[in-house]
Amino acid sequence: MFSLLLAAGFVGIASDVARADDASDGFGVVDRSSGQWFLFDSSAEQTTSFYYGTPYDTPFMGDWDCDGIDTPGLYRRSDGYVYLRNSNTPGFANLKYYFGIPNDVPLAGDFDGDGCDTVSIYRPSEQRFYVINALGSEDQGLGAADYSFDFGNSGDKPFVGDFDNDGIDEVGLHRESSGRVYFRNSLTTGVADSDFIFGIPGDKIFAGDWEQKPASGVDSVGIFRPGNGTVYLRFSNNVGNADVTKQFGNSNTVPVSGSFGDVPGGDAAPALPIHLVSRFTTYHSCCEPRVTNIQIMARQVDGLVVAPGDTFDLNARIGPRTSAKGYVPAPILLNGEGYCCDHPLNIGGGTSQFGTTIYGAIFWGGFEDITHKPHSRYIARYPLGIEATLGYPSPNVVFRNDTDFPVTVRTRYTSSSITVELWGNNSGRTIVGSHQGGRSYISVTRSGNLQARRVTGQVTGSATYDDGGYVVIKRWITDLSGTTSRTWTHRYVGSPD
Ligand SMILES: [Ca+2]
Ligand SMILES: [Ca+2]
Ligand SMILES: [Ca+2]
Ligand SMILES: [Ca+2]
Repeated sequence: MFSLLLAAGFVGIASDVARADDASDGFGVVDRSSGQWFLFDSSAEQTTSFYYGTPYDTPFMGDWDCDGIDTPGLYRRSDGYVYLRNSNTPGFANLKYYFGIPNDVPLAGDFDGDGCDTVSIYRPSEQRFYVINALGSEDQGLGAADYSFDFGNSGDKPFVGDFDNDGIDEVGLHRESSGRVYFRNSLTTGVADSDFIFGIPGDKIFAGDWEQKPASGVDSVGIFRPGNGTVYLRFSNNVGNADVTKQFGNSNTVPVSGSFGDVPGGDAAPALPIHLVSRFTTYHSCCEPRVTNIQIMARQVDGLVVAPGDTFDLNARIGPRTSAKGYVPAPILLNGEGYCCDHPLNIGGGTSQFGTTIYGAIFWGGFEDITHKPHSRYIARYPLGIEATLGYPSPNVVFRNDTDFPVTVRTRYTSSSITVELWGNNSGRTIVGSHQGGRSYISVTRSGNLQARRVTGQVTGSATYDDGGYVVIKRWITDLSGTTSRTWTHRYVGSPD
């Protein structure tokens, strides 16, 4: 009796303490190409995964049955239906109904503070919100909106949250081209109450009450960055750094948030956002013995995975070149002069073509160079300066994977070319290069976010086989934290007079 009175007295002071959704919110991602959901339990660092929906449904989460637990909803543009499910498990929709008009954006939230989420509408063509405080009836259309109001600017994307902790959700808008976020603290037309920049262009917005134990009651912004598959959560609605950063998702996924209740965990996280970081190809004449050696070496490193922070050591991987491994005698440079074939080093000779090719992929991929050594004499079939000779146990090629994602080394060859690819995620671009006929060809394609990591290189100076020469190689890497550069120098020797 006493406690009941106390509780009743409390309601008037802060009615939202009794709200069903006072728990902290978690985040998840949905793979739109497969309909697979991944919910992240941040306290247990575990993932719960299930399939719900079909590819290219628009996913969202809400509490459709008012039990305090958010579960999936989908909008399927192809048939115009909303599909709502009441548990975080695979299965059929508990409720489905016809929704809006094509291109309407579904917005799940509690817009009247009754503890139940409903699906409202943002109509981008009108920049107008239609607030609907009841769910539709099974297999029927949605009734008329309770009310509607204008808010937003053309092209901006809507999102939902309770930004003032009054127990009623509001709507905000996000300009993906700039990262601008703005919202009002009421469901009415007017000037934004809050307006700030979070994230970078291309990020996808969502909101939740992210602080764990206790929740603050205030929803704040989060963004998902498809380029690096990373979620960034901020605990307040203003300019500043993310309070939580977590790699979760990939370029196929979109973010969702909610209070998931008890989920089992133990499932695999979404696939890493891996892409081709760099590819480098060099060419050679067909059928020389050294080509056999190059191809054996290529097969020995193909598929090797370099964990974040680990180093790749080519000679450690390959080991001594022996006839037992299939290596054959081939010409080598010995003291700057060509030599073949009774020296032990001739076994497995000529593989510096492979050293040069993998070094090209390392250089243009922007990975940290630990060890490499250009040839003592300049050989025109290799890029000037950006090349590496190879012997056992030295010279060697070693790089460090200074990204947050594993790097996979892939190799391919033909009778007259050798290609090395590095797959991973450098938060940025793909660089494809080759060197043929004394010229290098480098092309850059963007992959992921708009402000991607950029690698540029420059070689000044010149060299010939006969006269030698002095070259300066410089590489710039630009990312969100700024530009860093590194310089290498190399003197090629010429023929003794
Ligand atoms: Ca529920
Ligand atoms: Ca409601
Ligand atoms: Ca509110
Ligand atoms: Ca909060």
